[in-house]
Amino acid sequence: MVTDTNKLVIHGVPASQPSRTVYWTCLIKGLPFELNLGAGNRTDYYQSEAFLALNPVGGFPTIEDGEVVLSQMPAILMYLCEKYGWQDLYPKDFLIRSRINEYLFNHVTFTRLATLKLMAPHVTVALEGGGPGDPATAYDTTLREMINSAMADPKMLENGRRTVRRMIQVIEDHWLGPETPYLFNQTAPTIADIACYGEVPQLQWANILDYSDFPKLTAWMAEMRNVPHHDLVHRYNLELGDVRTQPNTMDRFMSASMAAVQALAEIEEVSISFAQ
Ligand SMILES: N[C@@H](CCC(=O)N[C@@H](CS)C(=O)NCC(=O)O)C(=O)O
Repeated sequence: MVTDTNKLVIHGVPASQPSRTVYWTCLIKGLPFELNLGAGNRTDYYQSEAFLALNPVGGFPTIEDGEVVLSQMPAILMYLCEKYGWQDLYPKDFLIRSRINEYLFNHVTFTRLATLKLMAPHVTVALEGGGPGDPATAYDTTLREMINSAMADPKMLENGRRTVRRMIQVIEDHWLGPETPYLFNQTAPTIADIACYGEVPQLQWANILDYSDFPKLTAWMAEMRNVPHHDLVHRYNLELGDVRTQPNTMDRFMSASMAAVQALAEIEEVSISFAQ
C-alpha cells in the first residue's frame, strides 16, 4: 500500500481523534507524511480483507514506516518519539516518562470515553449505519455498541456526561500543573497533552460540555491553542461546530471532513492518498 517508501504513511481521517493526534505530532516536529484516507467515509474499509492484511486488528490510526506497521495511537507516538529522539515531547527522565505512559494507558481506557460516550453518538446520528465495526467482520465492536446504545437511550448520554466530567475532574485536580499549565508540571506540552487535547475540547466546540467550571483545564486549552498547526489539525471540529442544538447531518459531516482534508493538502509536509 505504500506509495513512497521513504515517507511515513498514516492511515486515518480528520474526524478521528487518535488519527489527528498522530498527525499533529508529526506536524509539530515538521515530519512529512502521507495521509491515506482509505475509502473515504466508508469505515468498513478498515476491517476489509485488504486492510486486515496490513493490520490484522483493523481500525485506524495505523502507520506504515518502511517495513514497520503499527496501530494504537499511544504506541505510534512512543515509536515516533523514540525513533526521532523527540525528547521535548517524550522526556527521557524515567519518572516523567512513567507518568506520561500512565496517562496514555488511562487515555485509551478513560479519556477516550469523551468520544465513545458523547462525541460519536452526536456525530454518527447522521451516518445512518450505526457506527463502525460491522459485527459480521470486526474484531472489536465496542465502538459501534456504545454509539448505538447512546443513540437509542438519551439516559446513556446523561450517563456519558457524568463519566466524562468525572474524568475531567481528575485531569483538573491531579494531572494539570501545579506550576505550569501542562500535564505533570512540564514546561511544554508532551505527547500526553497532545493525546488528551484530541478528546477534550472537541466537546466544548460541539456544545456538548462546558468547561467554564474547570479553570486549570480552561487555561491549558488556551495554551494548547498556541501549539503550531492547532487550527489546521482541528479544522474538522471547527467547521462541524455545535452538534447538540443543531443535530449533525451527512452533508455537514462531509463538508467538515472535506474542508479539513483540503487544508491539510495545501501544506508541504502532507500528501493525501486513498486506498488503491
Ligand atoms: N485505542 C485506539 C482507538 C482507535 C479507534 O477508536 N479507532 C476508530 C476510529 S477513531 C476505528 O478504528 N474505527 C473503525 C474500526 O474499528 O474499524 C487508539 O488509540 O488508536
